[in-house]
Amino acid sequence: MDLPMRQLIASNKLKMVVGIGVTGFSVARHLSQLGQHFVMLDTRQNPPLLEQFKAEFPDISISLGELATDSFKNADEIILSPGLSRQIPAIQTAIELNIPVINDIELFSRSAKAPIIAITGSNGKSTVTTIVGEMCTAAGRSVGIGGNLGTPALELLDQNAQLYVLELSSFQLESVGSLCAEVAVVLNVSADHMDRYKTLLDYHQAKHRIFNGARQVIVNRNDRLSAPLVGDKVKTWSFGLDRSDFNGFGLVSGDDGQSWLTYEFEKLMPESELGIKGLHNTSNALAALALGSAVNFPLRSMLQVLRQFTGLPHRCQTIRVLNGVTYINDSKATNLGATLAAIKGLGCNNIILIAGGQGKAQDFSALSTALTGTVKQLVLIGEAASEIGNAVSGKIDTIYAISIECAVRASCEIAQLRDIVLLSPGCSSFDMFADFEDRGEKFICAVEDLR
Ligand code: UMA
Ligand code: ADP
Repeated sequence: MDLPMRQLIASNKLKMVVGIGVTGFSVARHLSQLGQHFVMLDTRQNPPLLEQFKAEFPDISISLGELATDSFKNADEIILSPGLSRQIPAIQTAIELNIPVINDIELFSRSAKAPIIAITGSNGKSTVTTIVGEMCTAAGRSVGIGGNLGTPALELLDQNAQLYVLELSSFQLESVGSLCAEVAVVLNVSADHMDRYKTLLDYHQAKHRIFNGARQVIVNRNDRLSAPLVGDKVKTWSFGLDRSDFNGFGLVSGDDGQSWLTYEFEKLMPESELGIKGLHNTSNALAALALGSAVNFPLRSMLQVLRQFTGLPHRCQTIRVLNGVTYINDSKATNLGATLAAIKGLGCNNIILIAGGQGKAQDFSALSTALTGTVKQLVLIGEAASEIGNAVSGKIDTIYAISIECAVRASCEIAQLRDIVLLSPGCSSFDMFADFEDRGEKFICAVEDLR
C-alpha cells in the first residue's frame, strides 16, 4: 500500500515513554493500538511492574536506571509519567532542545471525542469526581470516570462515552498543553507536594493548566486561588459556603432555622439532607452541582444523588462507636489542609488526633494555633512525628507511637465518653504503609480489635 510521505515520516517518529507504572502501561497500550513506534524508560533498575510489562510487550525496548542528560536526544516526543517531575535534568535538557514533553492526559485530550469535565484541587477531588460521575449516570449518560482516581485516563477512551469525568493531579497537569475541557474547576488550593514544587505559586500554576482551552469554568468564591484568568467568552459558574449570586451555588440560613443549598436566589435542599457530612463536603456538593449544571444535568436527579452519596472510604468515615467514643478514619487526608478541614467539619473540641507520616516539606509552624480548642490530644506516628511534635510543643498534649496499632490503643486508653478518635494524618503514608488505603485498613483493623 502506498502511504503519503507525511504519514511515512509520522510513523518513523520515536516516542519515548518514561515510567513503567500504571500510567506507562496505559500509554504503551494506547500507542500500540495506534501502531506507533515507542520505547520505554524508567529511572529505577527494577520497577515493580517490569515483568508484567515485558510479558505484555515483549518487543518493546526498555532502558532502566538513572537517566543521562542526553537520554532523550533521539526522541521526537517524550511522554512523562506523573511521578517524575519535569525539573529532572534529562527532561530539562530535552525541553531546551525543543523536544515536546507531554503526558497521558495530553494524549487523552487529543483522542477523546466526548466532552471532558475536569476536576483538580488540593482536596476534595476524588469526592467531587465520584459525585459528578454518579450524577452523570443518574442523568442517563454513559460516562468514563477516572484519571488520578482509579482507572488511568487513556483506558477510559470509548467511542460510546458521552462524557468523561477526570480527576487530575498537579503532577498530571504539569505536562498538559491544552486540555480543552467542556468545564474545569480548581476546587481549592492549599500547600501540598511542597517537596516537588519550589513555591506555592509553582504548584498553583500547575493546577491552573486545567483551564487551558476550557469552554466553561467553575470558581470557588471562598478561595481566591481557585479563580482563573479567562476571557469574557468563557462561561463562569461559582460555588461557595455563602450566599449565591448569578450562575452561583451557595448556602443560606432559612427562616426555618435550617441551612439551605441554593442556586442563585432559589433554595434547593436543606443541607441536613446531604448524605455526606461536614462543611468541606457541603462545599464539595455545591461544586458538583455547578459542574453538573454546566453540562445540563437535571437538577432533580443531581439532588437525589447528593441525598444518597454517603462518601468514599478513608474520607471522614465513621468506623465504630465503642464505650461512647467514636473512631473516624480519614486516612486520605494526606496534607494539612485536608486534616484541618476534617477537624473543622467535625466542629467539636474533644478530638484525639492521630497524625504524621511523610511530611512532604509542609510548614507545620501554624499547626498549634489551628489545633487549639479542638484537639485535646495529639498522637504522632511516622517520619514527620518529631517535626510536628516540635511545632506544637507546649501547646498541645502530644504522645508518640511506633505503629498505627499502638496509636489506636493509646488513643483508646486516653479517650473519655463522647470523645472522637480521628485518624487524619496530614501527611503521606509511604514511610510505614503501601498507600493511604493500607494505612486506613490497618487503622480499621486496630479499631475493630479494641475491646
Ligand atoms: N518512578 C520512578 N521512576 C520512574 C517512574 C516512576 O522512580 O521512571 C516512581 C515515582 O517517583 C513514583 C512511582 O514511581 O514514586 C509511581 O510513579 P508513576 O508516575 O509511574 O505513577 P503511576 O503508577 O503511573 O500512577 C499515577 C499516579 N501516581 C502519581 O502521580 C505518583 C496515581 O495517583 C494515579 O492513580 C495513576 O497514575 C493513574 O492516573 C496516585 C497518587 O498518589 C494515587 N497521586 C498523587 C496524589 O493523589 O496526591 C498525585
Ligand atoms: P483528594 O482526591 O483531593 O485527595 P478526597 O475527596 O479524596 O480529595 O478527600 C481527601 C481528604 O481531604 C478528605 O479525607 C478530607 O479530610 C479532605 N477534604 C475533602 N474535601 C475537602 C475540601 N473541599 N476542602 C478541604 N478538605 C477536603
